[in-house]
Amino acid sequence: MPMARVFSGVQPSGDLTIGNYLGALRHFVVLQHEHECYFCVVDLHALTLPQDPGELRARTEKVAALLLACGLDPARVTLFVQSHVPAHAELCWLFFGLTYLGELSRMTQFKDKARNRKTVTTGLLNYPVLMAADILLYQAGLVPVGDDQKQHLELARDIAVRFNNRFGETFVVPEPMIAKVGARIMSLDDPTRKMSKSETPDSYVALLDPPEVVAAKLARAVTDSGREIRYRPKEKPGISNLLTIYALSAGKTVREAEAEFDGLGYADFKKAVAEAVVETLRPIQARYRELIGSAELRDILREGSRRAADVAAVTLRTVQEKMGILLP
Ligand code: AQP
Repeated sequence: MPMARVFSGVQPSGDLTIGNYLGALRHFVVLQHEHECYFCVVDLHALTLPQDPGELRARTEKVAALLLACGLDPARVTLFVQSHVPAHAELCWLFFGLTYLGELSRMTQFKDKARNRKTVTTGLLNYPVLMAADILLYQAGLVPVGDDQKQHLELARDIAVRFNNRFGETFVVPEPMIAKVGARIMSLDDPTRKMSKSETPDSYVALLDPPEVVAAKLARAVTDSGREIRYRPKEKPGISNLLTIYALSAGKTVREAEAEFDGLGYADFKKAVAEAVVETLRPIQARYRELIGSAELRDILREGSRRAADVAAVTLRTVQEKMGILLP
């Protein structure tokens, strides 16, 4: 059995957070040693909500630099920008005819993001179809994601199965890879909500936050009544979230972290969490500074999109043929 191909994407919709890192990026780094990997800065996904054009361009480069700074090796992985490979948008269009309005409007993320908006674009609704195209274009068998993407991945699987049933075996049906710990890092100012890069800066630690900002944000993080540092996500969501962040940053289990802080006060605990996060971010920030704006980064992305486009073209052509497109 050949090793499953891996695909995952990251949106340049804000500053990448430790939620993105702990829930997804750190797994990419491990997977690159065992699988053929495709990682993508999904700029077209970011456009499903309004973006400042200049900022989007800058953030796209920033996210690519951060992916490399987290440890992706361009000799091992194909790293590219989604819009540089037009086959993503094309396959997405072909999938529209296989996707139902009801299944898209039921998506939790769509409902969350559409809530409180005066107008809702069809881009926001169709986001999961583009995600299905991203994954299926590379015949990826494994998709490392945080817990919030589980439902979207289910749709990608449904589309693959639907296509295979209607047009004959074509797509690998992808499996999600969701970690047991860290798959849903919660917001610092409301630990009942997911940490998100498009929320207010106090709700997350960004990968590029300087040490004093990390310490200040964690010192302000909402905790729970009581004094015990115990992992009880339902009764103590704030402390449990900080324990998870600490454990993953310090390379320990949550149980080990609990034992370490037994009897300590919240303030000392938060200081220790900040120190562990700062140490995790230090090498990432150093490598990021070398890469951002460099010719090396531009060359890596150019080569990545060339390699990705070659693979994508094969799948797209097969799909076009099966669906009855007259090829030029
Ligand atoms: N809080 C989180 N905990 C664990 N994993 C997370 N991910 C996101 N937030 C958390 C995972 O990070 C990867 C990249 O995410 P994305 O950029 O594609 O978009 P997202 O899932 O919508 O992440 P954000 O940060 O919440 O972005 P916005 O605010 O723009 O919607 C994914 O694998 C995701 O699961």
